[in-house]
Amino acid sequence: MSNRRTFIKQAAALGTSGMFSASLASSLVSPSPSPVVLSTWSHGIAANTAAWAALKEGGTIVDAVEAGVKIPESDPGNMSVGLGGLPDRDGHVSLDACIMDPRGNCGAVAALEHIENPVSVARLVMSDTPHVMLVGEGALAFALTKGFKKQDLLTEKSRKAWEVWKKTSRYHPEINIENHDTIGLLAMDGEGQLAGACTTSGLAFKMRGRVGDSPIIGAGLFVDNDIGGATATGMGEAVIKIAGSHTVVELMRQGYEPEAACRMAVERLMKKEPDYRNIQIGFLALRKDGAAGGFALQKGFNYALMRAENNNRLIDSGFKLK
Ligand code: SD4
Repeated sequence: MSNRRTFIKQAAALGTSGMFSASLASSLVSPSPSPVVLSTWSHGIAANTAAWAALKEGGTIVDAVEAGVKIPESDPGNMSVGLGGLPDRDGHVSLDACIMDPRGNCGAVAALEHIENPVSVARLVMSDTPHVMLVGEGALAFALTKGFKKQDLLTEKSRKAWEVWKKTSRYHPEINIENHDTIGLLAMDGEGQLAGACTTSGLAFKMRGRVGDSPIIGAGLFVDNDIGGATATGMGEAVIKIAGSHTVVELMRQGYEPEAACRMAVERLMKKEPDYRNIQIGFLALRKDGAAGGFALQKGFNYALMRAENNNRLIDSGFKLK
């Protein structure tokens, strides 16, 4: 578990450079890990800041990943996660989320409606039930028993976008626009404990009941506290086909650097997905020694990497299709 003193000591030792020494990076079991937070897309900057603050206040690594992804979930201006997320083709905002702790415990919800912070429901599925995933009405009923408030998640802006979409009803996901904007967040505390969370409103105007990769452990998120964690964004159907995040973690277990592991998962996916030129996929990986990286299929994917309070930056990912 993280504690405030360890956190501050490690963050201070890291200073402003955000760089790890070669000797630290060379060992997966670092004697003095420094906190790291890594998350998808530009909304990751604010999410990282919230996760960092939770750690600094003495929260656990699970508190941190939850606090981080709740920021875009609760942002009505963000049309791809939580409140204000673009609805399915019938106008229902339907959310998918999961969370994983350092002991390999996990919780998930899928096709959950009316709840602003699905990641918090996923966390309670993990801690308070003998199950890993609850879906649809069952997930909503569980959330209500836990005191979550039922609310209308369709904002004026997302309703208008749906009205516009209905004029053509073209069912065709596009690359790097807001319908590919899941937040996946990975974090490590000052004691080397790893956790992750992933949350999304899924593909805009999807079929009712459609669930993507994001709430599926091993696809949208995977954390192995001995090795590292990975998360995915983009066309969920393709990520599921290769159990994407688990694949990235297993490649790191084989010794590949985080970015190389993400690239190899993208390459594997291209073999299984004939339509790969028309989709986007991005992976992020955080290794046990704090090394981090990302890689995408197409240009345009970026991620936020935070290594100190004053070192939280957006990085353009490498990509496969030039
Ligand atoms: C999904 N992977 O539902 C999600 C969508 C996404 O960035 O990543 N958007 O397939």
